[in-house]
Amino acid sequence: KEGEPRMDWNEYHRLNVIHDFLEELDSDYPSICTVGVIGTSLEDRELKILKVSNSNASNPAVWMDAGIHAREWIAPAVATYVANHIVRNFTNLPSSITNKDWYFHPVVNPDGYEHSHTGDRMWRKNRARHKGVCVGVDLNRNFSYCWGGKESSGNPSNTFYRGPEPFSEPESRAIRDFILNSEIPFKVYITLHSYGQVILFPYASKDEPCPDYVRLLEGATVMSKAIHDTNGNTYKVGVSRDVMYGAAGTSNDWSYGVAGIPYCYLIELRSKKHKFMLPKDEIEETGNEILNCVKALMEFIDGK
Ligand code: ING
Ligand code: ZN
Repeated sequence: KEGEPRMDWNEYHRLNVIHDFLEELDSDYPSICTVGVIGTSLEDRELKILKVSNSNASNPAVWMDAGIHAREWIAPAVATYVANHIVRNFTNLPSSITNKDWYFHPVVNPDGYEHSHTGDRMWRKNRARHKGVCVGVDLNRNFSYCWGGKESSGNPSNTFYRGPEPFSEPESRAIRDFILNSEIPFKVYITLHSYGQVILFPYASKDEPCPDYVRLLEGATVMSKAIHDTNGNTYKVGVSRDVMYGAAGTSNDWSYGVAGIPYCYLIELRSKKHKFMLPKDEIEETGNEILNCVKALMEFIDGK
């Protein structure tokens, strides 16, 4: 579309640019790309995903989402960076990448994302109105696993408002329904947030370690090392209550505890220094370190 901004990783882009970019990959690489719409947001925006696959029937699947929180602009930028790299280099990539079916959902919360561009840069939640004038549900407290527990609020005006019930929101329901109803054999769930430079795995909602703690810690350590090998940047690894804080109703606990996906990671991207306002000249380098981190995880999984 002439005159409109085009996708790149030197800027933070609006939703339409990101969505057009997914469509463009689909039309430029029809043999490996498929765009899908898994639902619509409360304000009627599409919940758009990109599948990348060589159509080998035995591929396990990898889910990567981003932008569940509106103000974390680096997350959709990194998800599109990784998708772009995999699509454009598909024929030259190692089999640990090409023997997976990839599902990218770069903007989980499009209403909030747009609002953070046009209204309040620090907006976190979606734009639901459950009680009068208070706006927004924290979608990362709206999933069903241990819904209602710690670091979530029943007060609609709270930043961590969990919603009136689990999956009260179309944006979280769309993920649930796609993952549970599609019968796609997801082996990996990665959800991108900012900020903090940490790689977290379940549980965020409980004090006990999950049954796969050792395997998940091993994977996280491999990922963190790959980032360090890229550019010397450090990401801590662990369960959230040790590294950050606990939280109930998160998508990451749900993907592991309900959907039964074996490798579930929440990555808090850069940066400790700039918090949510990561300068745009750090987008590419962040994309590159996470690309290497994801590649390392794929090798690790294939070696298991
Ligand atoms: N942090 C996430 C949040 O939803 C998280 C991720 C979940 C951290 C659970 C720790 C525990 O609070 C951000 N930055 O959104
Ligand atoms: Zn977040």
